[in-house]
Amino acid sequence: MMPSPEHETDIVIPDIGEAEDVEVIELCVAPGDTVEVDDPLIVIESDKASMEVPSPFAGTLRDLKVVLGDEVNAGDVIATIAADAPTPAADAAEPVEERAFSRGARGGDPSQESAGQTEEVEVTPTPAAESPARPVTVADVAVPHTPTGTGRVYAGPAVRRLARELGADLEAIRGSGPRGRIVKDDVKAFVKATMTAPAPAASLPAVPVIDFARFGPVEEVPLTRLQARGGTNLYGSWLNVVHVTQHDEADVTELEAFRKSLAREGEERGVKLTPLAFVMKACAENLRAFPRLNASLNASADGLILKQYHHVGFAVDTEEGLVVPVIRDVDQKGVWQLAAEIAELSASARERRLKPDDLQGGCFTVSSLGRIGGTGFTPIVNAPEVGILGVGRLATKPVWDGLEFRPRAVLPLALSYDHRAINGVEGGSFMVELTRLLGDIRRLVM
Ligand code: CAO
Repeated sequence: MMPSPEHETDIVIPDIGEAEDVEVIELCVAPGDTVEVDDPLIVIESDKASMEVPSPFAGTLRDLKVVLGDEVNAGDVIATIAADAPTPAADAAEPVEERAFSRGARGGDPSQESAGQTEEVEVTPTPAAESPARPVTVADVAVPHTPTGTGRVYAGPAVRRLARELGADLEAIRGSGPRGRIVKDDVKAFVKATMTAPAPAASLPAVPVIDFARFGPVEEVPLTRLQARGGTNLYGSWLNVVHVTQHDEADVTELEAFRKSLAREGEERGVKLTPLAFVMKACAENLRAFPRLNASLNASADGLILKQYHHVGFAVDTEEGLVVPVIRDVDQKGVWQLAAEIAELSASARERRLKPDDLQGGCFTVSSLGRIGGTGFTPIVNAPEVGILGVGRLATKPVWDGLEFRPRAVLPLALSYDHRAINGVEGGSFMVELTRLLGDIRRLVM
């Protein structure tokens, strides 16, 4: 039922001490709104303090007679309310400071709202917020944001000021005070929860879960621990590294002739000399020439950590899964020694004898599928390294030498690199120089 017109009452600015021409800085209600006793109607701010003007009684706001920026004085009419019941007019003129004092004495904690009563004038008691029993999350302290921004926020001036200072949107905060009033602790909890909220996880489209047995017999075998852990690392690298793969071919005809010429010596030494030892040596030399590929991005990905050493890892396929032992200071070692270390570390890997130290400190990785075959593949960067070389299977191909096609031994290479650290010119140049080194291994000793 609508209140009768005779219950309409003007609301005036109460006694605000010596303050004059005080600015209206916030409108808390709009005509037609229903207000309860003590609901803030407007917020005014003098040189020294900001304060709410609360409704002295419950009813429906008929008219709001001020706009933002107006200057008001004690006794000015700011609104008309159709009261639910007649209310003594004197109530409306009750000094704001007295209200604050008397309500604080009823058990509220003024410190929640105001740091100092001399500066902040509070009108509503606010009990201390209870300490949450678990970490506060944004969901605990936030309310769904109203995109239209109604401006209907139940909070005192000190709280509003705090929210302004911290850049917190009061409309997004859930109040824990009486009738949902926002207190300082609500603002602080909201800001803290917002600051500590984890970054939203990338939501990847799910792969459908299918019962394959519907289509024929199946058998499920578990992944080894090494495979599962390796899968996680590969997944992390795949998601984090901006992969680019540069393909090329090295003419290794002379290298192969030389390598084969060393077969007998290899038998005498007890070392099998495969193309991989030459490839690793060439990579290490090339990393000295291209230090940005011998690096890792720093934790915030805004700097590159250039390594002054050249440790190169190589992928070894074992029954348990893939492992990447690391050979130290590859640039300082000869090809015989590298071949011996490759054999020793791959045997250790397959016999599960690798020590943790054997698996750490790599700057760059080589993954060779030459024994298996294939003309090329896309290796995944062994993050936080920034480059990996994939080696395909040697093949004899006709190569045009300017006069005629000649049979040449060609080694397919694929360099994957992290495009955040390496640009295309660097990646391409690294590959061109690598093929040059492998094409004429005399350069490795230059
Ligand atoms: N093209 C043609 N033949 C090649 C070759 C190539 N690129 N690389 C090696 N070979 C030959 C070798 O000369 C050797 O020939 P012979 O037996 O006739 O002498 C044969 O292939 C076997 O070589 P190997 O594999 O024993 O030795 P390696 O030094 O080439 O490689 C190792 C060692 C440990 C890297 C390898 O055994 C291995 O595990 N590779 C798998 C790596 C892998 O899984 N990579 C994929 C990871 S996912 O990115």
